Amino acid sequence: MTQKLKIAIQKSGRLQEQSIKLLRECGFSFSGGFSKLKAEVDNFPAEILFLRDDDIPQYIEDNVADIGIIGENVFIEKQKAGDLILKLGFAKCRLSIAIPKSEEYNDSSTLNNKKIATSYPIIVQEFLNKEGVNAEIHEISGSVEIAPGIGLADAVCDIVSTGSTLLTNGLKEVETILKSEAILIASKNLESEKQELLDQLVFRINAVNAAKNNKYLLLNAPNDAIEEITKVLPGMKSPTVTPLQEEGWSSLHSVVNENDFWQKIDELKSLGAQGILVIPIEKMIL
Ligand code: PRT
Ligand code: ZN
Repeated sequence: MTQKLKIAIQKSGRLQEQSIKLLRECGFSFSGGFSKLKAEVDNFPAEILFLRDDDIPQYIEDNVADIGIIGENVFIEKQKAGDLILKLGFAKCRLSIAIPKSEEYNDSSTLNNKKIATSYPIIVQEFLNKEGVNAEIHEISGSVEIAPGIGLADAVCDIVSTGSTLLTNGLKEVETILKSEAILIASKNLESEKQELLDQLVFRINAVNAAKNNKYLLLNAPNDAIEEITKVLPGMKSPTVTPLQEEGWSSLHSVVNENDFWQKIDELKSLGAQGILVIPIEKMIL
């Protein structure tokens, strides 16, 4: 019987929608759903397990799931056996220490003899050890941000993304102790057949993510500007140049990275490019 790759994703919550979207963009066809425990993938030897994110590292360690998608913060906190395979670029956030707005903060020594409420005791303790700070950690599982207001703690360490939760609770961020995003993790020592399936999935994820970070660009340019424009637009190898009907003009096709996209557009315009079209790429195999 052919082996199936068991993929654990979050059942509901901040990671669920984008985990499902990523697997679908990788060509996996399956019926997703909140109420389901698992779903078969129709066109790839895999099945998807819908679990609480906090439980996924343990399932990976126990080989109940072969691979999983979770926040790096949870992976580090749980300290379970497993390998980080790939950062996935979504659910970006940071784990930060915050204190009441009115309190003064100089450096981490301000936290000496304070009480810090958090759902991440291991990561916080590591930070305190590194900084040589002696503080008490009070572990709570939710609504960490209200702890100072009700006199439960002097400070909190919680996940921050926009910062508005801290703000509405009268807190200010004073230390960022970890930056996190969704990651793909795998059990250690996967059987070779499963390792091959994982390699295929990683290949597809890389193609999907490369496509997201790049745009297909078409433009018209006078022939005497092509050499300079080519320097700005190396593309995947070099741009495609095709002559236009109009004498002395060509059309150039290339790929540009999202990061320096606007700067490139400005340079292209100043080199004489016209009629610039920018088109999303669906998959990109390098
Ligand atoms: O039920 P289950 O256990 O599966 O889910 P959960 O409630 O534990 O996790 P969930 O869905 O809230 O988050 C899953 C993962 O998303 C986290 O482990 C992080 O890796 C990532 N992530 C990204 C976040 C946030 N952004 C985030 N903003 N996780 C939580 N938050 C919370 C934070 O705890 C705080 O209460 O949002 C609030 C802060 O947000 P801002 O925008 O106000 O700063
Ligand atoms: Zn959770």
